[in-house]
Amino acid sequence: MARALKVAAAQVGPVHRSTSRAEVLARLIKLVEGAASQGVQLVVFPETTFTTFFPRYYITDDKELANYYEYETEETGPVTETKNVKEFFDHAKALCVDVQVGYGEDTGKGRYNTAVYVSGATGKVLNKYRKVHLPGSTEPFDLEPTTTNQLEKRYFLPGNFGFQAFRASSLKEHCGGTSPIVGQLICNDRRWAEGWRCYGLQGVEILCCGYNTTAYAPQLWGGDQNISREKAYEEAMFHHKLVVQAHAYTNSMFCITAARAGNDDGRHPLIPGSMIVDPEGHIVAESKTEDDELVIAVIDLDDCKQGKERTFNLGKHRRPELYGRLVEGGGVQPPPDE
Ligand code: CDT
Repeated sequence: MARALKVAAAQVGPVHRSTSRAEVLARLIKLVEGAASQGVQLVVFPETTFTTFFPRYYITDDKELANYYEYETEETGPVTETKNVKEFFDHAKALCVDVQVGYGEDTGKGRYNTAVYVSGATGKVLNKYRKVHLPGSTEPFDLEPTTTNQLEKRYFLPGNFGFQAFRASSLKEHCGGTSPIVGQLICNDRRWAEGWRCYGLQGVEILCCGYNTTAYAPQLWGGDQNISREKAYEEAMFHHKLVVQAHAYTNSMFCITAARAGNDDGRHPLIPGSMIVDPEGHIVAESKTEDDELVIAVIDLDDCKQGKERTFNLGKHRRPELYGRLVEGGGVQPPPDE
């Protein structure tokens, strides 16, 4: 294995509305310690890792809402230095493990659904990504506190950094002297081919993606409103795996996906399905529970070469002069029906 890395998805089990950050932090630290003790060099954590997935609630109490974000201003410095979560990042640095972690970011000027990639060697943020595709609505469809809403458009602005790949220089030595090229997505982004291809065009070798995917919310998905809970769960898992495996394959990259999983508050189920997928689209490791769990694999980045140089040699086979529609505004424009 010429450019081998040991990587992990850190699946995080139920985090309830009442679960404290201190409890979550202790669990995350246990996961990163477990990974380090097994020689893992990169751990991917879920979307909104430090709190419950709060966009499912219609929150009218501003103080409660404010508590779901990390405050990152010129005064506080990067999230890694902020008092609520610094302890976690300090542990990752002490253990020399790279981490990607998702969180609600409040800059003082705007709120975003964000993920940072942090070097284990230096503790510095190597890249920050803000979720581009925010699912759901601004207004709740049901005011019942027990309802699973999807209010990301209410609580976050759409990401404004685009899909910028970067070199994980922290992993250079482990990777035969050439730093891995890394891309980041957050949850719903993984369902959109556009982001993956932007990363494919930058030669990304490892795509890191955390998520919170509800296992039962037919009112959000459309389709059969009377679907059983079992069938809905199966469908959600099927679509999650379908998009990740297909897009990893068509862009010739590894993908590490990390779930916030399990039944939050006993009534908001989230799928597990944390996995590591190879550039041919195969699942090489996958979670077995709905709880805190490490999914670990050794990956060789040279395995990206075959797809990148042959079937999906983007420079050789793409026909961008014919793809104009992809960057035009608006939605579907069917041909006229004469
Ligand atoms: N967190 C997140 O983006 N969840 C969405 C749910 C979509 S349900 C309409 C997802 O794509 O998994």
